Amino acid sequence: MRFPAEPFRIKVVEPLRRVDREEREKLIREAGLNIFAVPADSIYVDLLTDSGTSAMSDRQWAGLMVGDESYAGSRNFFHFESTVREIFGYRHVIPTHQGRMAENLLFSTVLKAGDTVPNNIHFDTTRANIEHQSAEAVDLVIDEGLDPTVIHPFKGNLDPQKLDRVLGELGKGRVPLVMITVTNNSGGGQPVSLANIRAVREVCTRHGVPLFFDACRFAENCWFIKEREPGQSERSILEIAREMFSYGDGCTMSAKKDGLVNIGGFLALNNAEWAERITNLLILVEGFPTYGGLAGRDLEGMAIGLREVLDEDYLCFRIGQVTHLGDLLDQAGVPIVKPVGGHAVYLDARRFLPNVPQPQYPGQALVVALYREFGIRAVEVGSLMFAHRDPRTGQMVYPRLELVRLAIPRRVYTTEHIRYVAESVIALYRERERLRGMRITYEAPVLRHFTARLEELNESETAHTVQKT
Ligand code: P61
Repeated sequence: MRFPAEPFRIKVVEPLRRVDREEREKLIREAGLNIFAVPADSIYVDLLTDSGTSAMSDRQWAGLMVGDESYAGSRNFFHFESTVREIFGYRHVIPTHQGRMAENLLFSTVLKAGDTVPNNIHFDTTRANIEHQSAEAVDLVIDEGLDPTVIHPFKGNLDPQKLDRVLGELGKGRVPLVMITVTNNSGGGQPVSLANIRAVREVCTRHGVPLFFDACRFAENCWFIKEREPGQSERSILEIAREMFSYGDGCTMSAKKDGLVNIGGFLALNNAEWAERITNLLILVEGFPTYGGLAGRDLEGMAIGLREVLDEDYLCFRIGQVTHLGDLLDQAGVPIVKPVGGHAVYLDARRFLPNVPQPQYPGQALVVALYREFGIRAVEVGSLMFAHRDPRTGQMVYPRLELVRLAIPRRVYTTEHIRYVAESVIALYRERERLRGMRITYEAPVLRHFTARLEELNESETAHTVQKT
């Protein structure tokens, strides 16, 4: 149960406001039972996301002071560019304000209507940016990656046979690129092995299709490779990362994760013609190519963060802290996705609340209860986020997984916070019969989970709703 203690000490603290249950009840009701609408300073432990929530180091804060805010050719850009080239190995480095802008620039440049982009599992912004080009995003993760009970060291792997079939059917004319997301966020933060990346590369080469990484959590992925893949334990994280990216032609990156910054991202690639077209678009919508929607100081923070994230003491603690939370829950019988991924523990809401059917949003019921009872913010990754009406049949389609994500910000919470979370979830599990399903009272036409409003069902409505769906 032990894991390495924090490899840092605390120099600046951010006080947390403790809000009592009565006020939390009022706040979550006013929020329409939607955790996105609860003010963050009314939350004790905020596990909504690991994105943009990292604590920067003293070196990064010092880096902000040497920000060069020149419009063109800032020294911080050159530091950032050389860092990205050294770790990722791609020639053209295009800064963006966050990951989805890198995706938008890439897809609006290289996709045409009717194209297809395979991935292990597309993250929602990636899928949305592909669909925005009237193209199709297909998920080809190995079957094990879709079953929350199967133990597999690399559940994020992309199935090379499924990929071969898709590329064989569509050909490179319809598939401008293949992507691999490391780690596979939508599949539980599960890693992808080097062997799998090599196999995917081989299929891509055979079909003449470029391979890109969605590299948000690349260092965490490399840590798993070092820990789990035969022959990798003696290599440095940098060596593993360089080999991993050498099989690709480029990457999109949200530096809000493994860049250890609060804002920032980039696109890096080898194709000069794509890079030129993307840069022209960047100037139109984001900024000059040496700042890309960021301040010089942000580029400096990213350059430093991208190196710090390769530190093995840091990664050992980081992954250890997430695993520790998973172990505490697992030992108490709480159903979670196993093995535990790199940045988050996912509760399996179907098994947690077997009495609440998917059309009644069991994941959201857990999220609301965690806030109301304990002041913890988690996020639903299930039917509220993904269920949709099939335009052909008119029937509701529900996602296979109904999860609640407890994402751990980097270097922010102590082990005592983690224990508090574990004890709270375990207490809720013991009381699970008391939780009820919900119904939506308002929803937006796209990405409804951000702004939806819900209400709780009573006992008789529960039966009625089940019959109706
Ligand atoms: C997250 F609910 N992730 O996991 P950007 N690729 C991948 C990501 O995980 C990712 C992006 C691209 C977030 C933030 C988030 O609807 C949501 O810098 C694998 O956020 O643009 C982001 O990077 C996009 C959560 C984003 C959401 C959108 O919490």
